[in-house]
Amino acid sequence: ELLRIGVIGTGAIGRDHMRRITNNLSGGVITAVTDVNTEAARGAVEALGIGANIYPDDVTLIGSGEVDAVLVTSWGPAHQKSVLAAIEAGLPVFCEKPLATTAEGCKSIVDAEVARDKRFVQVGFMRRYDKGYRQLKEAIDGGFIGEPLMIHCAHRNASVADSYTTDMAITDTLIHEIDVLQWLIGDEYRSAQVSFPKKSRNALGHLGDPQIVMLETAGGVIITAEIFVNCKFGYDIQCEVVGEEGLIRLPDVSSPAFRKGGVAGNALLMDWKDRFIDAYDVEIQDFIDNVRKNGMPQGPTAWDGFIAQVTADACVRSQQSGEREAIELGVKPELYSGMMQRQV
Ligand code: NAI
Ligand code: NAD
Ligand code: ISE
Repeated sequence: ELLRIGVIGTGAIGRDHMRRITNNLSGGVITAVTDVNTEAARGAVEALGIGANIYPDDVTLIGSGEVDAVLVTSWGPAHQKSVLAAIEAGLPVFCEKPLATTAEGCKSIVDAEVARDKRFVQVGFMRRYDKGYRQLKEAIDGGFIGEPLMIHCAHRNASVADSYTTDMAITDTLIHEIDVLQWLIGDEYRSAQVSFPKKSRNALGHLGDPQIVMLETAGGVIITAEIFVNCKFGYDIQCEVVGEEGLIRLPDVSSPAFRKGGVAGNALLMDWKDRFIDAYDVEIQDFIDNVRKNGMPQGPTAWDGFIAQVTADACVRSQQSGEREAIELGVKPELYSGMMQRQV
């Protein structure tokens, strides 16, 4: 039996996930779709030529009896309500990051799962499914570079929409590093501090860009992360882990080396949709497979979503205070214990 999936939010990534479920992956079918912009929902269904029904809102989609699982790909502030409604209805739910836009919102989702003593949620932290990050993790876990001491990374976008604000550099962009780095080294964050280098003239007046974030872990590892969302030259993700015995770096996406017009080079990707295209395929396939087999997902948890949001909140506080801000998670519920070291 195919897993009948309902999609809430048919913007850029909602349509991209609908495309991959329909054309590339196995075991799932899109049966229901909604968007606050009904025309967008209709357009997404028509563009794919699928027979999914269009619902007026998330609650009617969830209660339709037509879906076995839900995909939340609306904008961030709408996630919490849809995820809670799915859990309430007993439906597994894949939610794009952020799980909710506040730590309290994420905690309410954790509490809803704990109350039912069951996992329903997988958060869209797809980098854990990326081949390059997996290679890094395997090497680090195997002791190849000895104890990790420092991580240097960069998250660069060629440009962003005018509506992108200074805090979104953390809550929308750095959030991927926040999740993947603690998973990579099996450690927990303790503090965060944000600095603003000289501002790029390519950033709009309201936006602080670039930014440098320093994260410190319980184990004493220091991470420096550059976020630069108007870098112009491409979508560029870098990560270098320095250990006691050596260093290891995330592989760049391969592209043909060219020589032309007096230049020897390699083209860079420009669009985030392409950089992790394989990872998105693997994460959604993993969601479908686990829900079909076990009735629940096993990828990044609601607790992982909560960790990311608490950490992001500390970074945003530091953007405003300029100080080093503490990160305190509280006690991890039993439901999620033993999940920290798993592969994904
Ligand atoms: P988008 O703005 O293109 O699409 C959002 C869609 O959700 C819009 O069509 C909007 O009308 C709809 N929407 C908003 N609130 C809704 C609600 N309450 N009910 C139903 N539909 C609603 O945004 P985009 O780029 O597709 O991002 C969507 C989500 O995906 C965001 O949470 C974003 O952080 C995440 N995302 C994740 C990426 C990743 O690499 N994992 C990449 C891009 C986005
Ligand atoms: P988008 O603006 O293109 O799409 C959002 C869609 O959600 C819009 O169509 C909007 O009409 C709809 N929407 C908003 N509120 C809604 C609601 N309450 N009910 C139903 N639909 C609603 O945005 P996007 O780029 O597709 O991003 C969507 C989400 O995906 C965001 O949370 C974003 O952070 C996340 N995202 C993740 C990645 C990633 O790399 N994992 C990349 C891009 C976006
Ligand atoms: C977007 O929402 C993403 O998730 C992308 O991965 C990130 O690079 C971009 O900056 C975000 O806006």
